[in-house]
Amino acid sequence: PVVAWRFNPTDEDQRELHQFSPNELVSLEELAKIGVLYWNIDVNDPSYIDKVETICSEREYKNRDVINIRKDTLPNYEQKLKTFFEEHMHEDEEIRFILDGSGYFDVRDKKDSWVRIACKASDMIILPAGMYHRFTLDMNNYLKAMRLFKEDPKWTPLNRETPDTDSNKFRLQYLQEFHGVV
Ligand code: KMT
Ligand code: NI
Repeated sequence: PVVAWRFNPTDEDQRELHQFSPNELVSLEELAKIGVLYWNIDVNDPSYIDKVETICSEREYKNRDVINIRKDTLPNYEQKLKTFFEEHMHEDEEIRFILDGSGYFDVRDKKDSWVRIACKASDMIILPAGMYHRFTLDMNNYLKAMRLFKEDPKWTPLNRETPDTDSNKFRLQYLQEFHGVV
């Protein structure tokens, strides 16, 4: 299962743990309160694809691809990693099913502090539309994930730095639904 903790913003490499000492764990319940959903689907059991299909049809995910994030397999590796680590949101859910390797999704909590979610094979994680987040590999430098999505255009990352992102309709809906902002 996934493990999450409060992110210690030191100037160490983004791929380091970034834990406080002692480490401050964040529970799945706490993640659920800010809209993060999590499933464990065993990739060693060949029937995993049926379970993925079920979730896809229930949540109306029409498209999917597999991304192999490794220096020698991903075109524009350095640039893509940089983009993934820029704080952004999407106008649709971000659903990732980890097939192999490992990495970190950082998400903003209610106080706008980072929570680091460690993902590895068999973890399926859903970040809600409008939630600010970013992604990095960890020190193993490899992650293979299935990316599931409803539509193509809505999947574009909207960077927090860009004017208007904070007032994006999906951002405001997210704040209303999960942070009680009216
Ligand atoms: C994203 O939107 O942050 C990503 O797609 C990261 C790469 S998929 C593990
Ligand atoms: Ni994203």
